[in-house]
Amino acid sequence: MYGRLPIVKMLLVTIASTAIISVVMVQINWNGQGASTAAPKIDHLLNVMIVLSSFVFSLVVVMLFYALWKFKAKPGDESDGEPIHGNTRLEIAWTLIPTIIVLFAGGYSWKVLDELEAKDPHHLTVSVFSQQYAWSFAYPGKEYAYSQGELHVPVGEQIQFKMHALDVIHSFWVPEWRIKKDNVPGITTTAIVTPDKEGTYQLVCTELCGFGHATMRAKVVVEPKGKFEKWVEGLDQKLPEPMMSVVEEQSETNAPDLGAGGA
Ligand SMILES: [Cu+2]
Repeated sequence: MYGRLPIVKMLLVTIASTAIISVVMVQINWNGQGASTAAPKIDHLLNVMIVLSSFVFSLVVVMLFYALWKFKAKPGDESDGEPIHGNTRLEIAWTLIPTIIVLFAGGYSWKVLDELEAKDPHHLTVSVFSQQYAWSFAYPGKEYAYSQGELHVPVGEQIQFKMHALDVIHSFWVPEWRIKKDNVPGITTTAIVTPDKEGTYQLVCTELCGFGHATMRAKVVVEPKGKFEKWVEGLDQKLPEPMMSVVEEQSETNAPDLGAGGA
């Protein structure tokens, strides 16, 4: 009784709205400065998700406002709406389009994560210990050189952080590196990062872990390899016994590499 919907017009408005929202949203530097090889990939992934979300948002809003304007009841009209039974074409469309969007988003995220977690045979392993409300670190070489509240890493080298929580769940996050990883009591989790910019950053605990959570920070220094080695050389503390036993007891229960298939 209403005639054909102006589908082409609605689609054009949706595309125009998607373009405008996307252009504005991707200008904003949501994640701040990047300082690892993961940063451009994650920032690009975020931009793709922004465009997809803008499309879904625009489609819903355009249809909503069209329906509000077109099918508004006249004043005094108390009659029931038309008894509509269903529309197979419409139902196929609203199943298929979201399915394609979600599969694409999932597949693309998978690809990015797989690239970020690709292991470099020449990596450096650093142990991370988290406890209420402090971070400490152990470096390979002379009997686990140990530092508290300050992490040093060489620039341009892949670091595999092996993480151990001593009490509750904490989470390792250096915003400029983009990578976040939970530290879970009883297991060893791994974060893979290749810092590519020298500088001083902040390690932030990003899992609410108690009253002191907001203060649970550590200084992160990314420096040339020579300087890093000298710094480690100068450390005179050995890994304390409670940390040593945690390293020995905890099992590695990380998910297998994405590329390697199931476990
Ligand atoms: Cu915390």
